[in-house]
Amino acid sequence: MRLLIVIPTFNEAQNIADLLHRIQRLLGNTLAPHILVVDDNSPDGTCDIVTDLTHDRYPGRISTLCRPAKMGLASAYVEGFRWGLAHEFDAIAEMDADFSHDPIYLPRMAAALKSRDFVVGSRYTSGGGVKGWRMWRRIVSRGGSLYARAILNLPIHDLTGGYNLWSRHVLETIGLDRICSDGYTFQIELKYRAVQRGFHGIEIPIVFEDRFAGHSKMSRRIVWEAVWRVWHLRLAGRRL
Ligand SMILES: Nc1nc2c(ncn2[C@@H]2O[C@H](COP(=O)(O)OP(=O)(O)OP(=O)(O)O)[C@@H](O)[C@H]2O)c(=O)[nH]1
Ligand SMILES: [Mg+2]
Repeated sequence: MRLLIVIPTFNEAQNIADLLHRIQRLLGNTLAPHILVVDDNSPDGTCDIVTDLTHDRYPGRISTLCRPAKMGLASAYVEGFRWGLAHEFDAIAEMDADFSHDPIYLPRMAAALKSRDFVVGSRYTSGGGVKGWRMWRRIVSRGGSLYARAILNLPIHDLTGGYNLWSRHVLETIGLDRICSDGYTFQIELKYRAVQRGFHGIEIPIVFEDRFAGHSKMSRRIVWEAVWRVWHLRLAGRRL
């Protein structure tokens, strides 16, 4: 299986090199994933760090898309997915750059993909969890997943999570160019579109850790978008 990991970054200079080393150390000789970093012209020089590492340490194993300006998480992922499809990858994983998503779980997720269409790295299934978050973040995240699950009637417990693995046929089919969400809702919308089209997913437990360094991009706007967008998705239903 040719596996691509897409990592969107905005101001992750303090995390990205260590994360790339960790992925290579843990998975370089087994899953041997290719990594695509999609950076939005981070003022802290994230893209230059990745480009240097690519040339000096990991030629042929890491690629970068350095975009001209901050265009949002969803558009970074969609561009990364398209790149992966165009480059003939069989499976594409999403992963944050801040160490919240430990690459150690990827082999189990990849094994699970053999019998499913997509795999959700899940905090809210037996064996999963969250470390280091304050109470309000826990409530927003857990509550957001419960809220979306109830309104969209989805069989998945961690809907807002961004550590997922997709078979290429799912990403080819779900209409990436019609995705309308940006923040948390992007992760909900991907899963909703996949289930709407009859694809089957499985949740693999992960323990999510608070970001290692750098600043959160979480905002009230992102939370409010999730509150109303879930209704938008439900009303759009099969027309999505
Ligand atoms: N390319 C790109 N990446 C982004 C953008 N916004 C966030 N990211 C990256 O997307 C990933 C998830 O964003 P986070 O800020 O970690 O969001 P979060 O996990 O909900 O919140 P915190 O961990 O508290 O910051 C990280 O790797 C970010 O650097 C963006 O506009 N463009
Ligand atoms: Mg994060």
